[in-house]
Amino acid sequence: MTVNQHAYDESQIQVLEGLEAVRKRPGMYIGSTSVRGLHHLVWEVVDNSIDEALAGHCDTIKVIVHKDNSVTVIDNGRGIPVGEHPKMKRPTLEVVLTVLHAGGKFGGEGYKVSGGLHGVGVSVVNALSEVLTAEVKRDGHIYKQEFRRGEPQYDVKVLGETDETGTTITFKPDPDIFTETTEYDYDILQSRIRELAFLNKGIAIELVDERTDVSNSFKYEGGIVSFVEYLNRTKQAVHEPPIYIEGNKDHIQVEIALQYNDSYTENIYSFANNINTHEGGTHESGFKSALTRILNDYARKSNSIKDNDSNLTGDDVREGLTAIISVKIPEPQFEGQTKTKLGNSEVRGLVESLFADKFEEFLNENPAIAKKIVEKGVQAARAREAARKARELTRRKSALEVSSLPGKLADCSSRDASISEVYIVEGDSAGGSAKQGRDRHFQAILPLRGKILNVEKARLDKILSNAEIRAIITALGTGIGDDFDISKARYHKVIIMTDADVDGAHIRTLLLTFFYRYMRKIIESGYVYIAQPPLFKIERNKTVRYAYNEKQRDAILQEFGEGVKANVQRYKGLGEMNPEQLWETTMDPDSRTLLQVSIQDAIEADAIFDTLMGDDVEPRRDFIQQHAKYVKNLDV
Ligand code: 0RA
Repeated sequence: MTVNQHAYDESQIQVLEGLEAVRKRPGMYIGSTSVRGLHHLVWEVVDNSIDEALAGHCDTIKVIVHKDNSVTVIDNGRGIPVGEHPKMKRPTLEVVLTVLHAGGKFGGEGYKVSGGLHGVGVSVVNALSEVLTAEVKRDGHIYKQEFRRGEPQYDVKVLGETDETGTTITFKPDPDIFTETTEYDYDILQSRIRELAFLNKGIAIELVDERTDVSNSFKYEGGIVSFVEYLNRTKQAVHEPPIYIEGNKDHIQVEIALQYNDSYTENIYSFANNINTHEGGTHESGFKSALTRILNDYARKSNSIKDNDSNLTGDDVREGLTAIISVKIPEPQFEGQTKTKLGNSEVRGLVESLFADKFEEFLNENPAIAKKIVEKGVQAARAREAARKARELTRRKSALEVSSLPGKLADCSSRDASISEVYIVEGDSAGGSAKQGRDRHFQAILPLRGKILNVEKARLDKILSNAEIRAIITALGTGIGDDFDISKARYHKVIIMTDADVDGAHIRTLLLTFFYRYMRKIIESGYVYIAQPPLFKIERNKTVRYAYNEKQRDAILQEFGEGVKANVQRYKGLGEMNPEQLWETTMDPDSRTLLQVSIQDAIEADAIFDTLMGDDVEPRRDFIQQHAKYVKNLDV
């Protein structure tokens, strides 16, 4: 163990015990050792660079993924100090990289903004890396130190002279720790880096992938205003530019950007210290209550709602709203199941009063925009009232009828939802084959005729009057929206079975949009699947084989060898398969493949739906052309 060139004193032993603890229980420090934990190492280092930038000492960060999946993070900050640490009697650089939580403890100025949730320190990255090197440019010199699994390989050395400053950290995640995977995912890195660039205006962050020679640079002078524009890029804005409000009080920094669009959905993302607070919290609730209050005040003042009318609800004023709320706060308290709910009570009142004052001012100064926004809320209230009546009607109907199940549904005989499946099938003819081919004990079939309603553009009242949508709602049994109850699900597998062509992909996306918007829990619970019908049937003499892609087809042909010629049939639709073939290839649990639908990234999923459903024809056409070849793998 004695790799250090200096004698061990007590503090050194503490250091090794500390890093040993990190290696023994990595999950305690980085959440998990899965893909997430692996990427967490990058965020830990990048967060430190962002902190340098927020303190005003750095404006450029570069992240490089090397061919061997090691990662380099370069910044032009002050550089980690190298002078002797007063307590540890070792160079500060070594202390920062070997002592838990040492990162922010010195430097003696502002608090650390980034990584409030993680913020475990670069020493954790060091402990979990096979190799880590730190190069620091500072005080005219270039310094370097190297570590293996957290242990210094030599004392800090001087490499040369420089007049620049900054820190370069290169690390290679230890495969003994990250046993699942050590491969970095470009999309994960890119979307978080883009988000960080939005949340911290003016910082340039570059991502370079040496494995593929792909790179991207992000820098947004507009900050979260650019973020809102990005989220609304496929939608029609009600006003331009987004409204931006900022303020600072008691060391708490508040930034809000918002823009209404002509859709009916709400897209609010909140952040505390650059961390996405999925579960909301005091900053978000302060914003929401101020928005509702100020818009109601304005609506009454301008006579858009009359004395006898009731107030617009929160849902009404958030219809078609895209907003980012970002706060930076010295001591964030993260609560909730996933520790992504901001708990600091002082933040609620601060955000509420700051936003209320400035938003009211904005409305008074921009009456034309104010009118459009209020009018949108009033429309939403009317639609809500109409939807309530429609819902009451459906409820009454199901209470009166003995069996309210849709006529087109061929239900299964089992009443045990946990083993029951429903296939939602494109077209009556494929529906017919599926009905004959299924195992009726646990498999139900619901054929859909033609394209279902475009839910992205329709309001709840209209959605509920669509026959295909109603059939789905009643068949599934869960209800929708606020009435949704997963425990009432009649099937634990909802399987979308469409043709492997562009139309099929469109119908599948429409269905997924509907689930995403109105039954999100059913996707989150893992109940939604996509059936994988074969693309080819390959026949030679009496042997029949199926292939699900071109590669498989070629492999099967290879297997058959030259000899007798094989007959290859390309399936154009489900309707071309007879009931037995459909069962064998797509429905038999012993031989089928199902793709489980998950919502990894709601922001990106939303963009795909919008691209396909929005008003803009151009992006939709581009998307379909780009993906036409791959529609089978259309990911949500
Ligand atoms: C400790 C103290 C100071 C800066 C840093 C660490 C620091 C760490 C990292 C990690 C990546 N890039 C970094 N840049 C800086 C304060 C420095 C001072 O007071 O001069």
